[in-house]
Amino acid sequence: MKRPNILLTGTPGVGKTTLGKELASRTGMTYINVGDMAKEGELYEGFDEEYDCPILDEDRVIDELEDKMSEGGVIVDYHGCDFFPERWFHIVFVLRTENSFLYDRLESRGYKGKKLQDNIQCEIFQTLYEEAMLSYREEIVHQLPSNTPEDLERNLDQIMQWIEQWMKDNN
Ligand code: DAT
Repeated sequence: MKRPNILLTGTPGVGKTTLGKELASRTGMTYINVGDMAKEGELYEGFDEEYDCPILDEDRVIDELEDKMSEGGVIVDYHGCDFFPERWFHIVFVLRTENSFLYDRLESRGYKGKKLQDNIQCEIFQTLYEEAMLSYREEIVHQLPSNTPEDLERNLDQIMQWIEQWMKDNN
């Protein structure tokens, strides 16, 4: 049975990991957190002093994922999306969170000062949504509200329905 590949993207803190892991456990698909994968494999090429984070070695990330992606059934979670091959994904979800919720989530994660402000701005200016719209066909890019546990449940239901339909259409 062929299964689709799904990209979950959005500003840090919008709920990609929460949604991705739950979706994987309900569907049996494979969840991949690109940030964790990079950390484990040290897939970095330097450190960004301004943004206080390591710089991802995008080519090595792509090489590591290529075989899995060609099999299908993968849920990829990352706060960036313009460097993945467009052909990898059958659908792209950009999670969106209102400022007040996002602020609290990032603060409780220990973000403060410039890092906190930069991430809030990233959400206000819908940076990831625009990146996704420029990187993938507009028809496959969808925004999902991710403010409350009810949003999470609704998103899970909708994505599972989409997967079911995709499997019917493609098998
Ligand atoms: P991300 O992977 O995008 O950085 P996360 O899944 O780690 O985000 O979630 C950040 C925090 O927000 C975490 O404490 C769980 C919470 N959260 C995620 N989705 C939520 C939702 N729909 N409603 C309420 N809280 C949510």
